Amino acid sequence: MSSPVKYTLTGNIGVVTVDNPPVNALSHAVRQGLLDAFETAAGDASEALLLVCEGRTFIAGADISEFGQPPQEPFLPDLCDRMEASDKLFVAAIHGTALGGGFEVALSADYRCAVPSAKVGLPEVMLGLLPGAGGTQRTPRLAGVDAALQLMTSGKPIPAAMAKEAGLVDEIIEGDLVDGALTYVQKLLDDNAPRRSTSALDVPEHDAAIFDQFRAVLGKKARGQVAPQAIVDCVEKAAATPYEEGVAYERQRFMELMGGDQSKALRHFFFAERAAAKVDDLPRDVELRNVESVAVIGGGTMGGGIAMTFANAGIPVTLVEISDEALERGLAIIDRNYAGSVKRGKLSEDKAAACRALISGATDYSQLADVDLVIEAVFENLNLKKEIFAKLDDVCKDGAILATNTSYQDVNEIAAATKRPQDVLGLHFFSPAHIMKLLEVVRGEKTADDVLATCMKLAKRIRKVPVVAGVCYGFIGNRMLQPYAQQTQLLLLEGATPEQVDTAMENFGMAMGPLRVFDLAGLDVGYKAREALSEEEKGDPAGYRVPDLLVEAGRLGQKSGSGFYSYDENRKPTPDPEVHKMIEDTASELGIKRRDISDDEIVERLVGALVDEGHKIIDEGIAQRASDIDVVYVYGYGFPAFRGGPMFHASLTAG
Ligand code: 3H9
Repeated sequence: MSSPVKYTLTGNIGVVTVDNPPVNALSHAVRQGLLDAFETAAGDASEALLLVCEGRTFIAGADISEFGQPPQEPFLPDLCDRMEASDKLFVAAIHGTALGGGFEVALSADYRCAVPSAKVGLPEVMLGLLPGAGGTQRTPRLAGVDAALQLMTSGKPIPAAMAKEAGLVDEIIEGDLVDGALTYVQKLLDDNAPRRSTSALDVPEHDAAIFDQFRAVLGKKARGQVAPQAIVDCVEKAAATPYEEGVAYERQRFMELMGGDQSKALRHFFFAERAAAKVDDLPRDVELRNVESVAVIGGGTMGGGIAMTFANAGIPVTLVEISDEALERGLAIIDRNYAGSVKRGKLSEDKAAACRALISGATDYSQLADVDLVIEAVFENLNLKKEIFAKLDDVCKDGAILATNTSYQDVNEIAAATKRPQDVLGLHFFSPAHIMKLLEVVRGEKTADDVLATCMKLAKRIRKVPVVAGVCYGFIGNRMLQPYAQQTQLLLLEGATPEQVDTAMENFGMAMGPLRVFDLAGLDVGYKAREALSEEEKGDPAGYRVPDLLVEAGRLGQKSGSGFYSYDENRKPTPDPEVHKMIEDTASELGIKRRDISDDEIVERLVGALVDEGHKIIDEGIAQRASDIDVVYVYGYGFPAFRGGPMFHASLTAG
């Protein structure tokens, strides 16, 4: 097999080229190829070495698919040290993304150059790891302790210009990278530029208190996660000890993290997210439809957020409402959201204005005759949705994709309101739609292959993570929420308090405990939905009696100032003895004996409720695979990614 690393002599410069699609990950063959190239160069006439990559990116990191398997030499940390020790000037030329082990390879060069569009980063923390090939030791030596901690604990890549400012990149190359980099190397040779082993540099002066400051902030921001704290420990070590000692410590902490459950879970999640975008039974060569214009029906919170999502991806959107007043209201919400994004520094004023300019309004369906995709986002009423789809069937051009953003309704029935059910599917966004990453793509019985494939691809363009779901009440996510909600109520009646349940789940890592979520969403939503159900459909009254009583007492959640908690004017929750009493009275009325319930039992029963329903969802073919359910719960419902999602967590705890 030919090596993914080529070595050629271009004049007096040895050019090492990595070509390992798709992202030039540092597989065993790449590591071996790099080592061989450096050995060859050691014995030839080259005066300097230039490392470049083919394809869309510089090396994007260690090969994650090799993690967890028996390690094979050469190991990356040794390879980086070997490259750094080369007796020839070594320069790395970066395009695309130099990430993780890839950036660590670049850090072992004497100098780094990059095209302006390049990004560099150390995202290991997202995999529950720390940079384990000298990154925690070399980065602070070049960029200082603060910048190094920011880069490694956030995991967020930074643009080339910022990296240059931080001292992580030395030269920005305009135009062709290889030509420019060769010129740059020659100039360094001509100038007799000094060799510059990063590991030999001193860590710049810094405030010794910075480490504890980071620990405290990360203790809150990355609650329960071990990797961010380990990164701080390693950088502290870099500042306090010689490189060799620091790098040995880094190795030890890296191996600990690699063997731990959090990294296993996050690595699972990395591949789960990418697997979710694949639909097993779709032909590979299916031709996609063109989507260059979109209409959104309904200018409420959801419709507005969906419109922003497309506009933010550069796709023009028409927002449709029933009257001028409703349209004005909808557009005003969008204006407010953009203003908020500018204020919070998420978007520049220019970018926000450019996105906003892509959103226009209409009150007349005739304006939808030419759009490629329509997304209906009106309130949850099946008859209304069917009426809208019948109208769309009349006005939309052949081949337009017709989508509903329903959270619960039967997509097949909605499709049947048209004469083109093959063009209909569900695109279920999560609120706020312009922020939440999840998109449930609901495949109707008759949805055409090219419609599904087009929407899966489109999801990536609008920066969403798509998961395919079959048709059932609530699809994947909301269907699982029902037994979870019911189990929450049972725990309260059997002896737990709302604050105990929430705290137990938040300590487990949930973004928000279930009762705080219900209060945020509004208890009246579930109440109204139950009103439409028969006693039999509602199930065991223990599952909903307390929320019913709360709504009947005017406690609708945050919006009315009280629900399971009382809220102050800043919406800060306080436990409420009145609610405790209501729970105790209901338990005795239903003949439920109260007892002490441990936090472990709370977590086990609530996650167990999700997992049991998850298994049914897979058995019924509603989800393609267990890992898709994990993606739904992490991106749509605040389940901690460092637990891998409910299904992975269950498989891990089952042993
Ligand atoms: C590390 O480096 C540890 C070291 O510090 C120490 C070691 C001792 N490995 O995301 P995409 C696959 S930890 C293996 O859809 P994009 C991916 O699964 C690593 N495979 O493309 C997918 O496969 P498929 C630190 C990888 O353009 C395909 O490539 N580095 C890896 O949207 C395309 O990926 C990272 O964490 C990998 N490292 O985004 C970077 N990376 O087509 C992780 C990707 O079969 N990677 N694949 O589904 C990324 O962030 C994005 O992939 C990237 C491209 C931004 C590069």
